[in-house]
Amino acid sequence: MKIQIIHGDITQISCDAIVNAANNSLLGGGGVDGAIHRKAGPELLAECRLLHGCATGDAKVTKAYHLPARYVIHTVGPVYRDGQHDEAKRLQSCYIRCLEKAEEYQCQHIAFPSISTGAYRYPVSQAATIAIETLKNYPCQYVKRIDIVCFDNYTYRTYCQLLKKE
Ligand code: AR6
Repeated sequence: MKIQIIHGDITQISCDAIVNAANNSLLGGGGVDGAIHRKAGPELLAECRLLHGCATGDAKVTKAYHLPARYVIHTVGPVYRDGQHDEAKRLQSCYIRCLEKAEEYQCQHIAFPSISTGAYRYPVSQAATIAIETLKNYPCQYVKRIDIVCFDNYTYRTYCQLLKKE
């Protein structure tokens, strides 16, 4: 399984599944969630309404509609408070639950955004360490390629530096 860091917009990535950094309602929002819903079209929101939300640290799957992917795996990262409220465990759980779903749906190529580091204010280097460690150590069977898609320069550089250190 190969992990690579990409600088760009996750809605442009052609792959089996893209991960959405959503909120507990799964009914859309700003950031990457807003971009995914805009590009996928209103059918995505209609399917999300049937899912009745998602717990923090869990993941749920929908079709990807007008996105160049087969599925969207919606996960809900923790809001960062002070690091003393199970934030790390919950963020790690997002990555694990997404990989479990990707395996269940037999995805070979998946793309993650940097979960929780935008509106949810998780410090990027801490979140990137959790993301890379968790993805690297997961025993994948179907998943052969994971792209971590970073939207801004700082996030991109932080993930690149941490992956190089491995
Ligand atoms: N492609 C890749 N990454 C992106 C894109 C994009 N098109 N757009 C933004 N990012 P955020 P969170 C980056 O706030 O912190 C939403 O309103 C962004 O620069 O999208 O998990 C949800 O509904 C940052 O690096 O997600 C929730 O309410 C990263 O994606 C809440 O925000 C995550 O930022 C979730 O907050």
